[in-house]
Amino acid sequence: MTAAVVLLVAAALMGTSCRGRRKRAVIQRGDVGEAAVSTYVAPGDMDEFYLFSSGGHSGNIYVAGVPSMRHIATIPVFTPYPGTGYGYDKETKEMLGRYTWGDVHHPSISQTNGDYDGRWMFVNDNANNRVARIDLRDFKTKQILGPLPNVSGNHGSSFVTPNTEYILSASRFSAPVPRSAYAPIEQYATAYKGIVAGVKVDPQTGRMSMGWEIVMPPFNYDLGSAGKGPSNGWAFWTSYNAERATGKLEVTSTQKDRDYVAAVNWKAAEKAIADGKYKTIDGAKVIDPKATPGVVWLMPCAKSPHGADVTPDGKYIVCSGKLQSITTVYSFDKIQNAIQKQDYSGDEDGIPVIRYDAIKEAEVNVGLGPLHTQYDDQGYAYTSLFVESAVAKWKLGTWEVVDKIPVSYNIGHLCAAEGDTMHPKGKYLIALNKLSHGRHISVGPSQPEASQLIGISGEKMKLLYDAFTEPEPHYAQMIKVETLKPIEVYPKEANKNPNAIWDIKDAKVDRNGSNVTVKMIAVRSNFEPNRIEVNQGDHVTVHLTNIEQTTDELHGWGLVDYDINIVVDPGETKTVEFVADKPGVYAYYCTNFCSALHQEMQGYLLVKPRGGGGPAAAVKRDTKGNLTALRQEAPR
Ligand code: K7E
Ligand code: CUA
Repeated sequence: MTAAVVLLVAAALMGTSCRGRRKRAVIQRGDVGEAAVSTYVAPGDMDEFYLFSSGGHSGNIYVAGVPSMRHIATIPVFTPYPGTGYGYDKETKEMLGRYTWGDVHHPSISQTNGDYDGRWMFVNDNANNRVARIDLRDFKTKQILGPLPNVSGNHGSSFVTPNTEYILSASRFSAPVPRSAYAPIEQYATAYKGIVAGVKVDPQTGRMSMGWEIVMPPFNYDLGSAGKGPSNGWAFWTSYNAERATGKLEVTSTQKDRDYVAAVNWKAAEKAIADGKYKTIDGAKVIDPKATPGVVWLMPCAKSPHGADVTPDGKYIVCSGKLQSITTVYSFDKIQNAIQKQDYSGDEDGIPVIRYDAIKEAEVNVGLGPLHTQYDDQGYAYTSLFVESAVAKWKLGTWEVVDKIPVSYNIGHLCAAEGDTMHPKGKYLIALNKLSHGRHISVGPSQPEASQLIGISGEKMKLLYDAFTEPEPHYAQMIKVETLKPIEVYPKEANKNPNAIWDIKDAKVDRNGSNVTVKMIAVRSNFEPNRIEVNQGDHVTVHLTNIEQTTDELHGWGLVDYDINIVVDPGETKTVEFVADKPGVYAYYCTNFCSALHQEMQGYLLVKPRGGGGPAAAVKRDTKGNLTALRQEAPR
């Protein structure tokens, strides 16, 4: 960027506050120029990082560029999204099953040797106990696994192990196991069970399948984190409600001073399964830790912990008790020693509880309401403080808090560049705030979430930019742009769909009884065939191939009145199925602007009414010859 542009931008931004518009609350005037320079990505220039924000109960993932913070794409995962035709074509419809929503909490990019390899991104569904895989070559959801058996409220998910052997999964809401079992709530403490689990990932294809499960005491398993480096082979989950209470949990589950972090040796879990030490429950291989010791331990933690975050060197596990002002640092070495010496302070349902003082490395006084921790490339940790609405920066090793920055407001997760890998990139941190009031022009009662960009290159953290996203970014992943190599066109040779056609002469309508199969081509600016004649009640299958091999030449296929819209990318074939239950004439048209003659890209589905009647029957006139109806009502 030229110096002149920098000055212009800086001047423009400073001018904003002079003109008496709503003040930027936190950026001091002297910082505005610097903030503008460091976030301004000039037209035509590119961002340095991808940001993948979870979309919470919107069921989506939102993609933005950093440092510009511009929203670039939406990846639908658990929710139909007409913008990309997701959930309307046969394949994605089947993938969504009978669910129309999901609650995405923790996106997790696949790793090799503890660093992002940019192949896939996994996301969890807290609501319907599922996990999904997005392919980062085309930014599309490729698999949804679940509901996972026995898991109830899959929240401590979908964190990956260092070589993406497993995705972590856990029950946030303990319940009888299997999921169909019933027990009155009075029996919560004994008949309800927690589950922590590993979902297996195929190293070549990314395909997910059930791995191991461990039945646990009925706590609320919260966040998970996989060990790495020296702690590779372990997984950790925080939990709350050691009281095993029900009802008004804000009171009943906060009686004791301590809750627990579950520490699982997943290599031992793998071995237990291989040795046949499991019960099959609802199709999953479930380990009972009472019968099979040496797989899971409990570590006392400051009460009601939330985040669990293993340090980049894998030596420490940082867990934050949201009702205390400290975050607890456990030493992995000390955990191993304590286990060896059986330095336990008790047990829960046969699972040994390791003595707290034997494994505690430090208690860092970070501030009020600590939730999550991320790391940079300089040996610093950053902990979000929900109650204090701030981020605390502290030094690993000395455990000293060295800086704090206020955020607007009430931060939940935070995301540093590759900040959960073995080699964080530093430079940027994003505060994912729950409240944004007063930071944007008003949009009524339903306000967006705030994603604030913070510079972390210097000694002091600096607020650089306010951005907003749809509800609700619980967590995000930030990855170097160069690590991803997205394709922009599906090469013709790679299209193995047996229903793909590439030549207009192969386009056709076939009938087999009441089944009508259409092989259709979309190419600027025509559908071939552009007329389909069927009988009312026919089952219609359309295989649509976009034969373009040019980037950004997408075609949509919207069918009027039939609630159908698919979008087909260049070189892709998609299938849509429906019953032609409404008689009459229905246009189909291209929904994705593709050329100067995009508007002409259309055709007709002609549905002959049952029992005859033709186009004339569609027009009704009264005795004076006035038009009373344009079309007869569809029989329902
Ligand atoms: Cu919102 Cu990780 Cu589900 Cu914390 S979680 S904020
Ligand atoms: Cu094809 Cu618009």
